[in-house]
Amino acid sequence: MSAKTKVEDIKFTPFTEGKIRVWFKMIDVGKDGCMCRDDFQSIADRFVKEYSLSGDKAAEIRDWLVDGWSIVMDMDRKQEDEDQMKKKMPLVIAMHDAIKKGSKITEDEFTAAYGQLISAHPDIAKESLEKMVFDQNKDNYITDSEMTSAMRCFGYDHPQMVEAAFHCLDLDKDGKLSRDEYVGGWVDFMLGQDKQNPFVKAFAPHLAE
Ligand SMILES: [Ca+2]
Ligand SMILES: [Ca+2]
Repeated sequence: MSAKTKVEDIKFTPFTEGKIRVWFKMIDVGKDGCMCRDDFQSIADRFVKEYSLSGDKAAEIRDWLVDGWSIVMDMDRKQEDEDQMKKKMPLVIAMHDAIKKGSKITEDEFTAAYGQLISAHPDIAKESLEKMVFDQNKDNYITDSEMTSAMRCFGYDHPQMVEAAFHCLDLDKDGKLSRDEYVGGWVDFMLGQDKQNPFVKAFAPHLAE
């Protein structure tokens, strides 16, 4: 992975917190300050429709988006027992339970839980960003139209902004994003501490320097 951000460098700082809040606002389609299972479900439904997914592929995206926090918990369960995990990440557990029940989670709850995950398990926080879900035709490259339509599935319909970010991420300027360019871009955006990061400049200019 070409992400500049290594697991040992991942920290939950005020800068990280600001970016998580930006991400929450981007995916909060109803703009009511809350997300719940139904919201994640409708993002998944848009992916299934836009990407014409069926069977296993549709189930995979639903698992990742709607039960994403369950996956985090399951991955964790392999490594340590439940009591220890509850002690280490109580907010993550609370959020997982709330989403499962269909309760609303606020931006503050989401941000605090995400922060706790980053602090307790930076490896899992990083791994959760490494899926190539935007790769519609599964050729291991992301084109600008794949990126624009995936961001639209997340509820973010600003193609010019997405295109600007795309060109910054395309480091070798071949017009498409390789796995390294794409995954590295997400990891650096969400978890890195570089205030010059192109995604930060495009989507969170108030945090850029
Ligand atoms: Ca592709
Ligand atoms: Ca490229």
